[in-house]
Amino acid sequence: MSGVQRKSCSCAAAVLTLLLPLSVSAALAQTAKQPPQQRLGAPTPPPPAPAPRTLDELIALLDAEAPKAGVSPAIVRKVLAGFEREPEVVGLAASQTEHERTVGQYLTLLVTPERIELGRGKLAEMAGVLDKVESRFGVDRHVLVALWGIESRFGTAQGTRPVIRALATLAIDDPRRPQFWRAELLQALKIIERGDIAPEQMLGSWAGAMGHTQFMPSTFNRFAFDFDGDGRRDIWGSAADGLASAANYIAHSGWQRGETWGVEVVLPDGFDFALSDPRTMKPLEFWRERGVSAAGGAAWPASKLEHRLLLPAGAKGPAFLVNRNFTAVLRYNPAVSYALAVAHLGDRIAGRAAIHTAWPSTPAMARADRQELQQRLTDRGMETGGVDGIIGSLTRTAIRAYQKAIGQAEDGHPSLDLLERLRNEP
Ligand SMILES: [Ca+2]
Repeated sequence: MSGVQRKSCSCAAAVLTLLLPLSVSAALAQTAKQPPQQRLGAPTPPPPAPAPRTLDELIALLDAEAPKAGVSPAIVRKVLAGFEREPEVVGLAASQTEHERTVGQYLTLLVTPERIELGRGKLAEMAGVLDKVESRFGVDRHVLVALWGIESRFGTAQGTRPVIRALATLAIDDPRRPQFWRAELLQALKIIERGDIAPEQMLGSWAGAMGHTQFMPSTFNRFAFDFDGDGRRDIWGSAADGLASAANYIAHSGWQRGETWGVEVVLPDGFDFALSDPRTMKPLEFWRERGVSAAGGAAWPASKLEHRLLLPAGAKGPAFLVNRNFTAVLRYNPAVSYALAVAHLGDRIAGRAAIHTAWPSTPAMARADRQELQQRLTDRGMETGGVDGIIGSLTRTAIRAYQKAIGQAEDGHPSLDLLERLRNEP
């Protein structure tokens, strides 16, 4: 999807880990910087409307919005008849807090020996389907199996809540984003009207992420794929449909057939960290000429794609060269920690090595610390795109400028050390 520009890196993202299915955290994380409706595959945002306070008010709003979403008002009333709110869902939405984790901690949590083993088993078990899915969509099978393992633990942790009930409850009772939930509810009704699944079988997380792939309803309507040919896009019951749906999404996000996502690298002494600016997308030869080598003595990759340098933990942590296939995984969930977990788990399932360079032991920054960092950079006349605790590309550029001014490696990485330096500088 070349027309879709990557949004400023959500680094709520880099540290955002919720005890929730990941695509839900993605959907919610995106509400911070961009309307979630802008997510790839999502519908056009509905016009602003007041939050409904009762089921009748919700149905009236849905009636008005249904035709534009391609949903018949009849299905709205049929499915929502007898609806009762699910108070637990409201509690989950309200109590949702960020669990601050570094990228290293996040990967340790997700890329476990058990998940690698399960993934290898699935790779063998699903080989026939993966042959066909890979052939059709061009997306690397190891990345697909890894994504499956992280989203739903290979289909075994899909969520057990009735999605319509959860979304309708949130559309009434979550005052922070009623339109987001209502838009997803309409998309869920559209799925039911088309006949892919019965309302009572449409299960998912408290926030509406569904099936093997943990698709939100809007994503389902763009990318769900009936791969086993039974006439239903069944991402709940059919692993083949799930894998093909995920592949369809990743392929539409720009995945290049026959390529991997990138490689861990080692940087030479005296490396110019200003080159870690994400806008520096260069052929692999450019990086080799600057002394960059594959980590662990691995062979230099033979990719024709341009790569950028990714330093998820700053100059002192592991370094990666990543290409547009990594960006395609980021379309699924904009957290660098997420995309790296999928990419690395895929590598491990394929039998490749663990990450060589140790993750720094520096703690994660709390949101308040990130906001203070932004405020102090702003006070110095730098543009951070707001003091919202989300380290986007503007904040990273500001950090680089500050690092350059004080003679530090320009890795653009926010840290408590850097914040301490800002506090102590007049
Ligand atoms: Ca099917």
